[in-house]
Amino acid sequence: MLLTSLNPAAVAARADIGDAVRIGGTTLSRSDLVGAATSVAERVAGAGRVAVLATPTPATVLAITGCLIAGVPFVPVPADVGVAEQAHILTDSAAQAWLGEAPADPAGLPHVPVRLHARSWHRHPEPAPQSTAMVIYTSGTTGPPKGAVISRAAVAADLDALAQAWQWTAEDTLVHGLPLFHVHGLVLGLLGSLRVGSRFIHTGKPTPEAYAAAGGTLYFGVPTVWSRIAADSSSARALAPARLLVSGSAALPVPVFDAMVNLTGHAPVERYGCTETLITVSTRAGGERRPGSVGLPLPGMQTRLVAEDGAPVAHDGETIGSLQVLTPTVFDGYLNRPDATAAAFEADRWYRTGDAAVIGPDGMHRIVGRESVDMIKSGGYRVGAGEIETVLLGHPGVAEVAVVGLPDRDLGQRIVAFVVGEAVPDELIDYVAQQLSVHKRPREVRVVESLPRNAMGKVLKKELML
Ligand code: MCA
Ligand code: AMP
Repeated sequence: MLLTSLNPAAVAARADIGDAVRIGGTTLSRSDLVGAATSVAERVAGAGRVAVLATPTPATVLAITGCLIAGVPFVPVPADVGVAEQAHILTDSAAQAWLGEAPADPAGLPHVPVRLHARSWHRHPEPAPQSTAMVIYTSGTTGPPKGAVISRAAVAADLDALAQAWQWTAEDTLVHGLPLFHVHGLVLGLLGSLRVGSRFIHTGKPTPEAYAAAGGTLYFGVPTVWSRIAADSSSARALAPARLLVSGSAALPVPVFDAMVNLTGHAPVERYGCTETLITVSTRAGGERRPGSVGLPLPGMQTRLVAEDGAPVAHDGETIGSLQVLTPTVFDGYLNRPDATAAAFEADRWYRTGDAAVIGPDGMHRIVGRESVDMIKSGGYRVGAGEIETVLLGHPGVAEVAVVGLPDRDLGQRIVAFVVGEAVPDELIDYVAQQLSVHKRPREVRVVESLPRNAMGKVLKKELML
């Protein structure tokens, strides 16, 4: 089965459809996209792995599509990446070149530009389903981000299950303004549109005004995006003609769900997943959409709850357990990290999500929260407290540090660093933005006399979160 609908037969059958992708002020027809991406494929064919600076531009779309056609694994690099995080991603992934947008600092790697007006109609054979589509870097509770190796088969299985659940067809126009370096914006948004054959519009920034003006049928957003839209009633009302509004990447607050129903006339579909498993649970276009619930497992996927001692937890709608999933969409492991890969799975191959959840007798899932305080979700971005702490400890003005996620009406959680030392808070915020990435910067730095610790010297983060 083809990963994208970009085979020549699909192109011929859809020749009358016209526009395929609108991004960064440029519109690519389906034949522009196929012709230019196939030309990219010719230039990269045979490469081991390439890095793509994932800005929301036509160059990024062509680079990624070209890699998929050629069967070359790509590594999306955050568009706002800093020095240390970029160095880590390039070294760990052993990327051989930058493809697409030119980075500010190529770090010694060659840059292969893509040409918007080049065309090739060469027919590349479909790569093996088990081969790697991409390596996405994602944060853990400690240490630098790990590269999740994601196969073509996993992507294809997830997109087909989502298309079924959301009644997503080639008639849809999908709109979002999310980053193209994470599963949500990249796999679901861009690759979903390519596979289903729907039109894709990237709004640049996901502002309420841009969503209102886009005229889509299907909209994706993280809860921060929906909460900003719900606070802007005229933009929200402009979404009434849409077919489906989908929320994910973090919990959608019930008041935001309710406001969307009132303003847009649509109960949002909520879905749940993670980089390692892709999306595994969702409410349905044709089913109940219950506030606070992420719905039922997608076709072909299974979930279970386990207690701390490994015993099964009842699906009674009340008892909280650790959520585990068994799915054909699971990743192939973390690059260069067999230890972390092994730790992520049970002996029977179920994946440990690290999320606490409740399952009702009717099968509906509710995500209660993360099991570790060191895993922060801010604006839908997954950020490890440990990686920020490590960077801050490298700053000469920081003697001790503890990073936590505090509740935030806009971002869900806001990254806050408690620091012992002489440093100026704004300098530390900029330092993290420059070293890791802009979206990982603490929104607040509190300089304190000391950190609360237990008898063993471990920081009591729960006390900082009171
Ligand atoms: C501020 N800025 C700075 C600094 N302070 N720049 C450098 N140094 C500083 N100290 C600037 C930035 O450059 C930027 O400028 C502006 O401030 C806004 O920053 P940002 O933090 O990005 O803005 P925000 O408004 O807080 O962003 C909210 C957001 C964003 C748009 C909702 O958080 C977002 O895009 N979230 C989506 C995350 C996502 O897709 N996650 C999916 C992963 P300028 O704007 O001018 O550049 S989860 C996943 O994939 C799973 C599978 C799932 O379930 O979906
Ligand atoms: P990431 O690996 O960046 O994709 O983040 C995955 C994590 O996001 C999950 O383990 C959850 O903690 C969280 N998440 C994703 N979707 C939802 C949702 N609909 N409700 C609550 N949490 C979610």
